[in-house]
Amino acid sequence: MKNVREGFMLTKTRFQRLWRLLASTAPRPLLIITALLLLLIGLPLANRATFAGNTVGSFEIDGDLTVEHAVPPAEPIDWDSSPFPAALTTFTDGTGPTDDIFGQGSKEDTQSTWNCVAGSAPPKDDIVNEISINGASPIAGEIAVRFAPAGGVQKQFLYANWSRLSNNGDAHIDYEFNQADPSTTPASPGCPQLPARSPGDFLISFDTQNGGGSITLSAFTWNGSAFVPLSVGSQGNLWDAAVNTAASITGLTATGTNLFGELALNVTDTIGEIPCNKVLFASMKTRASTSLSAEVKDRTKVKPLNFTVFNPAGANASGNAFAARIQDTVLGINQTLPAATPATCTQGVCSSQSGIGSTSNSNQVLNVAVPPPGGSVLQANVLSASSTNARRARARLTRRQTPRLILASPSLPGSTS
Ligand SMILES: [Ca+2]
Ligand SMILES: [Ca+2]
Ligand SMILES: [Ca+2]
Repeated sequence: MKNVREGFMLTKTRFQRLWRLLASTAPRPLLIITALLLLLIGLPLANRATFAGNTVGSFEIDGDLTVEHAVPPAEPIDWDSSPFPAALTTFTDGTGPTDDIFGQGSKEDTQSTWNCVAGSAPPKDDIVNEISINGASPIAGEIAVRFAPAGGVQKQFLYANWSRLSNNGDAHIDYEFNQADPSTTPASPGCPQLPARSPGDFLISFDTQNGGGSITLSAFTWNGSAFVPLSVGSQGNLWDAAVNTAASITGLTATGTNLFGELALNVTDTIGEIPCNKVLFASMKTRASTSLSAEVKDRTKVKPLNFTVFNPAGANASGNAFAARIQDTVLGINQTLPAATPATCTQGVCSSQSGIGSTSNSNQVLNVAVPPPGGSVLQANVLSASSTNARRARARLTRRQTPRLILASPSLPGSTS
């Protein structure tokens, strides 16, 4: 979101120009309020307060869902950030005797042993819908992917969360990413719901010790016959993780510590960036213990992973506003982008414009004629347009499993270049 950040950087010259314009047209009380707002907006991000546990991927890994600071600035984000600036994949899961779980004897590292049955998972291993994002229906977990700056360079980050029924034991949560489609390549005869592993698949594991007193994040890649550990570096540097240490937190529909967990991982510098042509199926699982040969217990359904890649060279906008329409009959998406800062926008393909100038016609996306579906099929290109300058427009390519994205003309009324 570098372009958005740039929008907040108010130079002295621009401030003086804006001030002269306002001073010539606005009543005095409005001027005072406006001056204060301009000064606030113009504060460099470097001067903002820093919060513990937000150093990896500019995300609050603090064991809760809520944003701890006044917005703007939007960063660092948390799960309740709205619009949420990362591609989201959301999981729900049942509980009790109708839950979809693994049968006894199913070992994490041996798919041939897997039986997928209905039944009750042990309470500590039972993934349940207890995460309510801004009052929405509770869900069991999320995976989010975005690019964010780290050391001045755009890096791909993966964030994930989970909730479980009971804290009467440590949490052992797996996020597995498979390349095979379970409908054609099932894990085992007894578990056609999950995909068979293939070389290059990967697993991210969240293990608590001492009731959440310490957390280990691990990553593994499947080499065709076994999981091989991948280096994830040190906590606070390339990854971070936390559980809720307060029994009651806003948005968690259950009460008790260590019922919610969250992680952030610098994918670029650890397991390697997910490229834009990758199709991945993701699922959540729980294990009885830290060992990869332990029995697997609960499981969610497999979901196609939504993720973003960073490709500014792919931006072909010649105007300073841009619009697109994304359609996907499989996922039920039919969305025209963007209304400026849509209030209902919560994930993935949201567009927003911030900063000085965002209310001028030339910096808003106006009504555009969107070509009807049926033409060429694109698999990318959702743009976030700069609020201040056409030449700062940057592309944010979003790879979905089967997207059809039709780009509207960038030659909009009010465009200046
Ligand atoms: Ca958090
Ligand atoms: Ca927080
Ligand atoms: Ca469950």
